[in-house]
Amino acid sequence: MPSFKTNAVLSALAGAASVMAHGHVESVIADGLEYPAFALSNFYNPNHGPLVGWSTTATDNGFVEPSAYQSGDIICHRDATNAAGHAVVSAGGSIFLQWDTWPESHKGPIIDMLAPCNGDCAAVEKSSLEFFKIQEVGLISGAGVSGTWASDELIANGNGWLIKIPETLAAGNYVLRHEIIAHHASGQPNGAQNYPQCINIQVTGGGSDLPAGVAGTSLYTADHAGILFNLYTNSPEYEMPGPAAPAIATVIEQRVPEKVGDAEPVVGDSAPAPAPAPTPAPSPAPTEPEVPEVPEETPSPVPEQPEQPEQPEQPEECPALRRRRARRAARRAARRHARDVRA
Ligand SMILES: [Cu+2]
Repeated sequence: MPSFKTNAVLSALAGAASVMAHGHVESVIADGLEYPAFALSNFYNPNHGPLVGWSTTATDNGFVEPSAYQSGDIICHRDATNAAGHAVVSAGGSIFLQWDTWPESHKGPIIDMLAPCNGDCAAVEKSSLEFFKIQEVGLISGAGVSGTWASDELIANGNGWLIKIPETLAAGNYVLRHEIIAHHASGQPNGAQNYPQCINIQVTGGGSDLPAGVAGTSLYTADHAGILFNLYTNSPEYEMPGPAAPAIATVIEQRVPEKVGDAEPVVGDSAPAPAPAPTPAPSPAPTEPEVPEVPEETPSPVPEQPEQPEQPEQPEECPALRRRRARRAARRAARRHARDVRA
């Protein structure tokens, strides 16, 4: 039987957890396979294996504010450093981003962007990344604080968000920049809260589309109507911040995709699946047989999925308990932020 003292410790821990409770993307499901992204436990245990999520020092699960929109922190969150591995997804396929939790009070849009790495995303310099949007969802219905926002839809979807990789996107390595912007305090200057998360992906198949992008440090301006935005005037309008979405961007209906298994992050600059090359018909026996050029790096069309990784199983948690916990965390966060806003 847990003693009073144990309970006190447990609730203190729960309190600490809730302070850190608005979020990281802990895992992604790409084409049905689940990969580990970046969890706080990974920060505290730096000897973790390769992940697909960029690591950050945002152990408070804090945010990036408009005064930092021109700094490197806005790109992939605070002091972000490259993920060592990547997830593999087919053009036209989907990626599901699983947050550990998200508080109801933090209403706002969800924006997803890609930037080509032109090489291995594990080594790319983040300031060189140029992002274009592939999905953006803001105010879905209603108005202002009583409206339904992308963040509400994420919570309703088990704190997860589904995106589609455009079918015609060029194959290659990309950084996926997934971001929630919270507007509960953005009626005042520098009050918006950006929560960017970066994931390395390798897109296979696809076409030749590669929209022009914008450097992470040039995505947003602090006085844009979709940044300096008062949630409490109950406006039914919301102007999406950031660069205009290119034609290949879509909005996919939210759901939780079927998971077919776990996968280890793929490490190394696995050559992007070659674009469906015009196959030269093997000419009948040339008189002078040319030495066939051996590709330096044999591109394996299907990256090997390792056997089930021996990852420590996440303790099962019943959804009702998780929802209750999320609701409690949301209430606490709301109270905390109400204090912050007053201060
Ligand atoms: Cu918050």
